[in-house]
Amino acid sequence: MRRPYLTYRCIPARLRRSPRPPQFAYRRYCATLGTLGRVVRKRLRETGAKVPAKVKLYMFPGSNSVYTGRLMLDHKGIDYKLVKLPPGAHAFIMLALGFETMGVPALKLGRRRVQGTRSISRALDEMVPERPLFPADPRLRKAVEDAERWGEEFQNATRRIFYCGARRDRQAFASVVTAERGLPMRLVLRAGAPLIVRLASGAHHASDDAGREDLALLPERLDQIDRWIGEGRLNAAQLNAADFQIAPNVSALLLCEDLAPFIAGRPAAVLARRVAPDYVGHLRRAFPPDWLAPLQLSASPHAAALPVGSEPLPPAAGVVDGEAATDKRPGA
Ligand SMILES: N[C@@H](CCC(=O)N[C@@H](CS)C(=O)NCC(=O)O)C(=O)O
Repeated sequence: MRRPYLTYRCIPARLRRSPRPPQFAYRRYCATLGTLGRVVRKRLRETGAKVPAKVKLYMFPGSNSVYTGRLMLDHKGIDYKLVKLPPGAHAFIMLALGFETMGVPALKLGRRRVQGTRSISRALDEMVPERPLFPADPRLRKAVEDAERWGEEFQNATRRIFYCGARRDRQAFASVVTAERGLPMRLVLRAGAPLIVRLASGAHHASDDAGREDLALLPERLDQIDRWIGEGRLNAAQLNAADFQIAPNVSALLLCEDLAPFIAGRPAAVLARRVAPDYVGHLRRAFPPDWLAPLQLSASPHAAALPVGSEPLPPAAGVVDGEAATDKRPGA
C-alpha cells in the first residue's frame, strides 16, 4: 500500500477507470470519503465543473497549512499532482516559480496561481460548487469566514509553538517533514534540520517569548474551538473551510507529548481526529515546566484521563481508533 499514487500514475490516463486511489496519509479520511468521493467526482464530470485539466499543489509534507490545503482538495474530489519541495528552500523556489509570496500551500490551476489556504478555499468553491466550503446563507458564511480567519492565526501560533519545541527536541522536525520522503531526501532533511529550524523560527517569528505566550493562550484558544463545536459552527455534519483550517493544527499539537494530555479530552480533539487524523511526527517533552503552567492551571475540566507525566500518550495523529499507523503520512 506504499505509494499507490506512483503505481496509479503508470496507467495511461484513458485506461484509468477508478478515481485516483488514496495516497499519502489520508487513508482513513479517504476511506470515509471513498464512496462519497466517487459520487462527487462523477457529479463533477456531469456538471462540467470548471476544474482545469492540470491542478498542481506546491507543498512540503509536514506543513500544517499544506495539510489544510490537501484536505480541502480531497473534500472537493479534485485530482491533483503534488509538487513536493524541500522545506526552507521551498520559499525561494516559490518565488522562482513566479508565485507572489514564499508560502505553501499554493495551487496552479491551469495557468492560474492561488496561494494561501484562505485563497485556496475560495478558489475551490468557485471552481467546484458541490460540497461547499462556505455556507450560502450570508450570516452563516460570515461565521465560517470569521472562524477560518481566526484559524489562520491559530495555524501561525501552532507553527511558533512547534518551532520552539523543535529547537529543544532535535528529532522533532525530521519526524514531521520526512514522513512522505524517499531515503535521500530523508537524509538531507535530517542533516539540515537544525539549520532549517533556525531559519524557519526566524521567518515565522517563533521566538521563545512568542512561543511561551502562545502556550499561555492555548487554553483559551482551545476553549474557543470547543465553543464553536458546541454551537455547530465547527464539526457539523457538513465540514467547512474553518474545520479544515483549524483541525490540522489541533492534530499537530496532539503530536507534542507536553500538550497532548491537555487537549485529548476536548471536543477539539474529536474534531482533529475526524478531520485530520493523519499528522505524522512526534515532539518529546521539550517545553520548560513554567511554560506549561497556564495549561496546568486551566486543565481540570479538559485534561485527559491520564495525569500529566504518565504515559502512554492518548491516541493522536497516526493512531486512529486503535489502528496502528504503519503507513501514515502527513499532509502538512
Ligand atoms: N497562513 C498561510 C501560511 C503559509 C505559510 O506560512 N506556510 C509556510 C509553510 S508551513 C511557509 O511556506 N513558510 C515560508 C514563508 O512563508 O516564508 C496559509 O494559510 O496559507
